[in-house]
Amino acid sequence: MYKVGIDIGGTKINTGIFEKETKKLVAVKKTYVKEIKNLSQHINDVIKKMCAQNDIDPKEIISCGIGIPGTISDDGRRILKVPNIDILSDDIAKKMENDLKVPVRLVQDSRAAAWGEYLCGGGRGANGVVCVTLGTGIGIGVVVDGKIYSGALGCAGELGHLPVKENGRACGCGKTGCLEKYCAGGGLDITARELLGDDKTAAELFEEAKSGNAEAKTAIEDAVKTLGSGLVSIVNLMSPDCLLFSGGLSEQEEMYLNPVIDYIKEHCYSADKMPIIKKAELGELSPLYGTAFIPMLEKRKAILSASIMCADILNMKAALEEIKDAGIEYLHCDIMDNHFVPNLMMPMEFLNKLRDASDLPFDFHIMAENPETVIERLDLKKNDIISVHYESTVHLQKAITLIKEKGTKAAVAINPATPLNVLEEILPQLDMVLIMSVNPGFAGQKIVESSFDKIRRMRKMLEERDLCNILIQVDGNCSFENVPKMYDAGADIFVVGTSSVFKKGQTIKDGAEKLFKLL
Ligand code: S6P
Ligand code: MG
Repeated sequence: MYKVGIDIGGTKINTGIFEKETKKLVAVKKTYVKEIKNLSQHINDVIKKMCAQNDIDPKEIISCGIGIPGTISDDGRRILKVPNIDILSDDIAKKMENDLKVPVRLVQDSRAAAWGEYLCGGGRGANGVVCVTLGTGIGIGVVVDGKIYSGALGCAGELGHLPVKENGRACGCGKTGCLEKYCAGGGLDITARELLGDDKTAAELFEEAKSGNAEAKTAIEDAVKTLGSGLVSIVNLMSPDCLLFSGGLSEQEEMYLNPVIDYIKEHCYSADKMPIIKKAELGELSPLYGTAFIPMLEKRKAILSASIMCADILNMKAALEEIKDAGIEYLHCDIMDNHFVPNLMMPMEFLNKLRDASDLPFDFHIMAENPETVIERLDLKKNDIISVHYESTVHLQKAITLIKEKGTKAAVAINPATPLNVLEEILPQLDMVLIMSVNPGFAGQKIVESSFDKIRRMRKMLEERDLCNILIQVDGNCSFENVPKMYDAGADIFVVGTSSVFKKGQTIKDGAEKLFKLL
C-alpha cells in the first residue's frame, strides 16, 4: 500500500509516493505551474504517470495529503486563508477526493515540514519540535508531545506576520511591516532592489555582502537580528528541545543561518539545557513526508462497546474481566422501561454492582420515557457516555444539557425510521450520535439494511459541518460481516452483542480479536 504527499508552492508542485509501512519514498516528481485551471486534474495526471513509471498499481494508493502555504480548517478539508498564491480553489480537497477516490486532507505546509522532520528527519526522538521554513515567506510548524500544534484558533506559528516595522512593507496577509517582508527570501529580494537596483535579488544581496559591500552587509545583519529576536520569543515561549531550519534561505549558512542560530543561543532564556538548533535533515522533502503521513489520514480507530445484556449473567465477573482483556473499551448498558421499548432491562442495583466490578467506562443506552429521571439516578464517572433517544423526550436539549452538567459525554440515539435531519440543531452539543441499526428492545435481530447508507450520510453531515470530533456509534447486529461495512461507511463505535463477541461457541476475546483483524 502507498500514501501520496503533495507540497504546493507558488509555482512548483512536489509530489511524493511513499510506501505505507516503511515510510520509504519510492517516487518523487517536481512539476511547475503558472496558471492551472484544473489543479486537481493536473495532480491526478502526475500521480498516474508516476505510478506507471514506478510500476505501482494506482489502486494501492490509500490516501493523499496536500501541503498548502496557508491556513486550513481543523478537519483538513478547506482552505481558510492563503496570503501569497492564487492558483488554489477552496474545494481542492473535495475535487482531489473525487478524482483520486481516496481520502484527501490539507495541512499547512510548514506544519507538514515540522511533522515530516519529527517522524523521519532531524526531529526524531524529540518531544517539542519547532521547524522554521525560511522560503519566500517564513512558516513555523510546531509538534508538541507527538501532536501537530495548531493553536485554539488554528493560526499557531505565524511568526512571519509579526509586525517589526511601523507602516512598513505591505504584506500578502493584508497588514504591513511583517517580519517575513524583511527576513524571508521575498523580503530580502525587496531589500536587494532597494539597495542595489530594480533587477536585483536576495542571492545578489548575499554576493555583494560577501564581496565587501558594507550596506549589503549591514542590511543582512539587521535581518539576522530581527529574525533571531523573533525566534528567541518562540524558544522562550515554547521551550522546544529541537529547533530546525529548512527552506531555500537556510542554504545561506555562513551569512544568514549560522548567525541567526548564534543570536538565538546568545539571547534565549535557558535553565540547564539548550534546545538542539540545526538545519532540518530532509531538505525540501520534509513537507512531503509530513503531508503523506499526517495523523488525520491515519486509519480511524475502531472502538468496541460490549452489550452487557448479551453477557452470561451468571458468570458476569469473569465476563467483565474477559471484556477488558479483549481490548473492548466500553460496557454498553441498555436501560429499557417496557414503555418506550417492549422489554425491561437492567435495574439500577445491577448497574451499580457492575460499576464496582469493572473500571471500564459505561456507555448507557437509555431506552425509556422520561430519560431525564433515569439520568438523575445513574452512578456516573467522567468518561461515561449517555445516549438518550430523540424519540423518547420532547425536551431533548434539556436532557443533553443535564448530561453535560453531570460531566459525562452526551449522545442522541435515533431509531431506524428517524431521519438524520432531526439532529441538525442539537449536533454541536453532542459527543456521539447513536444510530440504531435494529429497532431497539432486543438482541439478536436482523439488521435494517438502510443503516449502512444512514451511517454514510451521518459521516458526511459531520464532515460538512466541521464536527468530525463527534463519534458515530452503531447498535444492532454488529456482526463480523456488518462491522467492516459500518466502519467503511464512517462509524467509530460498535455495540457488540450476540452477533459477534457474545456468539456461542467462542470466547469474548476471540470474537473481539476477529473483529479487530477485519478492520
Ligand atoms: C437492543 C439493544 C442493543 C443490543 C445489541 C445486541 O435494543 O439496544 O444494545 O443489546 O444490539 O447486539 P446483537 O449482536 O445481538 O444484535
Ligand atoms: Mg443498546
